[in-house]
Amino acid sequence: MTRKKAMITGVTGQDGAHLARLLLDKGYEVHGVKRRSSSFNTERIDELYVDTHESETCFFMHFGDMTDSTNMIRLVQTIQPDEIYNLAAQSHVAVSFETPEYTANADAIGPLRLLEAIRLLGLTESIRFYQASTSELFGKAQEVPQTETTPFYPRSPYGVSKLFGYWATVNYREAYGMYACNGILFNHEGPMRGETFVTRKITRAVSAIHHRLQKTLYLGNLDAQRDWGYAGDYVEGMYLMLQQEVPEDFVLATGETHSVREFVERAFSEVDIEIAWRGQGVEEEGINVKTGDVLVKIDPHYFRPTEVDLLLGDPSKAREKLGWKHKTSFEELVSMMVQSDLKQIKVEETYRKNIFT
Ligand code: NDP
Ligand code: GDR
Repeated sequence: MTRKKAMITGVTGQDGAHLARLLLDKGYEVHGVKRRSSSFNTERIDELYVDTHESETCFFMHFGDMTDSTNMIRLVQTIQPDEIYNLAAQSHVAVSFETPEYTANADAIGPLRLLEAIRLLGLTESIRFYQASTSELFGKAQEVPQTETTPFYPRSPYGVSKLFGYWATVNYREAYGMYACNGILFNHEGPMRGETFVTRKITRAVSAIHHRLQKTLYLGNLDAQRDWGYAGDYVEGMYLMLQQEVPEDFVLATGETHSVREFVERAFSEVDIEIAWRGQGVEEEGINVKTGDVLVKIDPHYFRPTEVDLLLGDPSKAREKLGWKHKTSFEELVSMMVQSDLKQIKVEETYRKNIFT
């Protein structure tokens, strides 16, 4: 049997780790691209990696960087994949305000480099391409809920860069007849979520507070609303997008939105703490109803120069054409993340707070 070959950029990230597992389970040969780092950056996929000196494997790793064109060309040429999932990105919205030029290089020109590599190598007919587009494209949302036809209004260097990647993908599809799709994915989380995104920051802090390793959780905008789903459900949608007869763009979302404040309340309730809010604006605090302890405070450092206030996706098109629907509820997601962090934080040698981002 000849296996299908998939190349995944960003394989060391949350989605890359979920997708690599899914495709290996489906019998693919998976080629992951990771960047060189001075410390280990493969924690999420270590269990998939088999030492080829000792046994056979369907999972291979390659060094690469989205800012390096010749490297992209070499990788596509060497691997000759059937499918490319471009998940690599500087994916932190707040960090993109600090490093806008790098973010544009990796997140805007990066996908263009990959698309150009496919074209220059004459592989436009044999490779299917997935671009990790985002609900951040909707930014200052022009309608609620957001669909594939909602006008874009990005609000950060990250969103602006991803807009370029979105249109580059559409353009290569139209100009060269490539099978290229954008997955416009709303926030998706889980136990492997990066520690500085708000959901994971909250679930780690709740677990650390429960184990008496931390006193207070400092957050920014509590009123931001997001359509939060589980990453494991969303990678199935990515795969389905590349298995259709005609390439199209799809929104993946749950169709439910919750505020950061609600996420905090729900996460603390997992360890039997009820939170009450007092004060306003930057003075607002989250109090443990039973003990009176201040568990949540606002640090304006976490406010963004321009914020995305409300995201709510309508995944009807994905449901109708891909047969995709999220399986994990908001409550199940929060519970899964807190339970995982309660175990993990206990075994961390030094508990590190997310003080920088
Ligand atoms: P992560 O931040 O967890 O992972 C990003 C991956 O990209 C990591 O493997 C990272 O490597 C890699 N990377 C970053 N910069 C470069 C570069 N210059 N060259 C090569 N690799 C690079 O993100 P997620 O897994 O959460 O998201 C995957 C993709 O989906 C991203 O493009 C993100 O923007 C997009 N997205 C995510 C959503 C979400 O809610 N999670 C929603 C919508 C879109 P390293 O491990 O070394 O840092
Ligand atoms: P987001 O995710 O910007 O939606 O991008 P993030 O979890 O960083 O922020 C969500 C909302 O929470 C507010 N917030 C805080 N955010 C962080 N990180 N830290 C805080 O302390 C904090 N306090 C409040 C933010 O202001 C924001 O409104 C994610 C990324 O995965 C992107 O790559 C992806 O494209 C989008 O989701 C969809």
